[in-house]
Amino acid sequence: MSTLQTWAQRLDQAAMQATAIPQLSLQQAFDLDEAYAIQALNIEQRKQRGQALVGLKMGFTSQAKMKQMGVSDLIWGRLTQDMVLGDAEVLSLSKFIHPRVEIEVAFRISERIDRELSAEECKGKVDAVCTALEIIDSRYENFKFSLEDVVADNCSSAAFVLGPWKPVPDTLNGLNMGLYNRETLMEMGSSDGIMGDPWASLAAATRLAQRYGEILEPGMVILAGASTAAHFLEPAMQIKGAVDGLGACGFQVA
Ligand code: 0L1
Ligand code: MG
Repeated sequence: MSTLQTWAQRLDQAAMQATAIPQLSLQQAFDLDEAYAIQALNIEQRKQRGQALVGLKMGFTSQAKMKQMGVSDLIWGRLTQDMVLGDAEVLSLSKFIHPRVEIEVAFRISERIDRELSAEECKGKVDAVCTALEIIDSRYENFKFSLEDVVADNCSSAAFVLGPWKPVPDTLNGLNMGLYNRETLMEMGSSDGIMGDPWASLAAATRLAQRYGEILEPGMVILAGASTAAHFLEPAMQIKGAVDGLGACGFQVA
């Protein structure tokens, strides 16, 4: 078995057993293309367990997130069916290592995309948008990683919640995005914090998908990324995310 395959298995096991592992890059340096190869092998194991690819996530899309995690590059990961948490459902902490939540905007793809599109072209390939909550859970000890480590770890993807789908509004700029615990505001940002415009994040997703051989199919979800920092989850939290004009969604922590 190759080193990349071995590392992909270790990350997959760490996620399944909710047990952190040491950073891979501390054992042996690897580059970004190798990191994406590990990610693909990591997700392949989920697919072999019957989990379909349901979308992609964009990460480090805002200055706030890059600053929080000490990195300076956009990243992307894959979303599988087992990561879906229904709106208002209960999230069990025992299935995760040290999960955090962040508020995002999600797109629903309406037409197959197999090439890089501009932000303007993307508008013709989406039939709905909604408020989303992403639960990220690094499989590395102490939530510490290099850029290559986090990419190999599928960009910390762990779960996500979608609110009711809404028609695409005229603009996604200037929307307030609030993250709450039991009505207490934890973070407030603007959708402009997502690469200046969430459509720019979707355009970047088409570029990266094309580069790494993924095709965006109708019905797939693209998480555009956060504009604010992520928060650790604790027992009994009641998390809600709300975006101006896009509605709300939430979950309870047990
Ligand atoms: O913005 C993101 O979703 C990045 C997630 C990967 C890094 C992290 O765990 O914070
Ligand atoms: Mg995110």
